[in-house]
Amino acid sequence: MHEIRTPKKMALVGLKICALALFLLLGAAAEDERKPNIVFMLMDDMGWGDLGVFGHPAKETPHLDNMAAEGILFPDFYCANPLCSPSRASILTGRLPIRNGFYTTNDHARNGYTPQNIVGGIADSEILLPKILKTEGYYSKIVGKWHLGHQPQFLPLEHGFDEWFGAPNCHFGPYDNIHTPNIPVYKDNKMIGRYYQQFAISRKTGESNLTQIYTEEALDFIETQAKTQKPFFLYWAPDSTHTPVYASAQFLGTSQRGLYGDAVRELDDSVGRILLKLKDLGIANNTFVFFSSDNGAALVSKTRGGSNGPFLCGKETTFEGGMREPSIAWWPERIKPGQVSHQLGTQMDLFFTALLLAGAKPPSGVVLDGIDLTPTLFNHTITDRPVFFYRGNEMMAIRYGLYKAHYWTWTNGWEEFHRGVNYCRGENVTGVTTHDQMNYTSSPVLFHLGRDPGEKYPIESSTPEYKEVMVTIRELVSEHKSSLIPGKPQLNMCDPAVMNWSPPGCEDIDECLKAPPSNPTKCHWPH
Ligand SMILES: [Ca+2]
Repeated sequence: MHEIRTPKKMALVGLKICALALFLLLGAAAEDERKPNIVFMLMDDMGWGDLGVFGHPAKETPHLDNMAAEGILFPDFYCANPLCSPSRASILTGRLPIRNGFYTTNDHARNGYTPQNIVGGIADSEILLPKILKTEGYYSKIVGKWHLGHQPQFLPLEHGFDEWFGAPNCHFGPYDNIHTPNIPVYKDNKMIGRYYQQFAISRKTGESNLTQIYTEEALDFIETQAKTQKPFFLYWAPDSTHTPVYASAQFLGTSQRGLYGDAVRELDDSVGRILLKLKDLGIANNTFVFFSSDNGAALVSKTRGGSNGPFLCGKETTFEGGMREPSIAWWPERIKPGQVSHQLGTQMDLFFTALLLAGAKPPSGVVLDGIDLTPTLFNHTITDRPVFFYRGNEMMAIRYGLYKAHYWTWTNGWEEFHRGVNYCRGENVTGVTTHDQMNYTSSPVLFHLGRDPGEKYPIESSTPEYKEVMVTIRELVSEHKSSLIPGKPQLNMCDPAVMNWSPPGCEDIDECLKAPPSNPTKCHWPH
């Protein structure tokens, strides 16, 4: 059985689903005038296989497992890019990185992100979710990692958030504050300290209480907003599962998985505390919560990183391990508990879905890559749609139904690979986990992810199945590419002068550092 729908049939199905969604939304509005609160919980480099409910043998995520039992588990849910910055930019814009500018044209199919010396960031022309939610009376906060550019014009409060507690970049370091400054931690639009200084992370023991701080920030925000009776949007983005991994003293040494497991256990505990707070305040039944991760586990960290379950490779790649994310939707009394949905979803859907829940209109003249998930959330229906997998400026693969076709394959270059940088946990699938960029556009490598979730056994191109499936897939790809207008690439230029030398507020705490002279060059992206 491998019948798949044509785009024409899809459009018809889409139309019916839109009408149904509208009907449901109108019904919901009549029933309850209050706009729902929206909470996105986004983990950093946590893998699909890290959760007990997805089969991790350690079974150390009781709160997430319970969240799934009370809501909907989404086993077929994807990020928009296998690296932090582009993935996060896509969540908040509802658009692929190729459209919102979070990619590079310096080299073909390379992942770019926002290290300290990046010149670019989120463009003013991109409309972020909190900005639209504000027009519907929402108050928004981001807690944790931003990663959409760190120069003042790119920061969260410039793009619709009302509050921020967290950092603009990854918590790499410690640095010497001479060649490279330590990463600042912000409260709203001013820095209040730096990682490894006022906000300690021990590289020796892995101890840091940052997850506790980020959790308290979330709990305080929820409590304050509950009193105001205004709807809120909380984007909770802790980063302890990203290297260098850290956990608080009370969690250190408590996992059978080592430090990474300690971090997962702490985050799981925090998720439990946040959901409990919503229940205790009596607002759980008016709050939509979605849990996911920004990209697959970093297999390059070997035993010090996460798990992608049965899926091939990890972070940095467009194989399933890099893109498929542990995802759960939760909304007591609105979402029926105990469901598993095989809706093919992407985090960009959350943008569109949040707008509809808030009663807001999508921005006019802007191409969105997400779909409305409300029929899935409330009625357990499945919307037929393709998902495109990009790496930098190249469409690497497409998933449609249970099929996935790779137009390009690449893990990383030979030079990196020979130095021990391996994104694929030692797995070698000939012609698939390639160290040269392989162009398969004329005969894409096709997998059936139901029979072969690990992308190990390509379907022979001579089979009737391959020929039939590829007709539809080629049609979808051609439709996608013919209408695609790439955004201006933001990740091309780097300059040591733009690092976090003197962020806003540095004078107040005597943390201003001297910037070197400007020397803009093309950024080098190794993979
Ligand atoms: Ca990440």
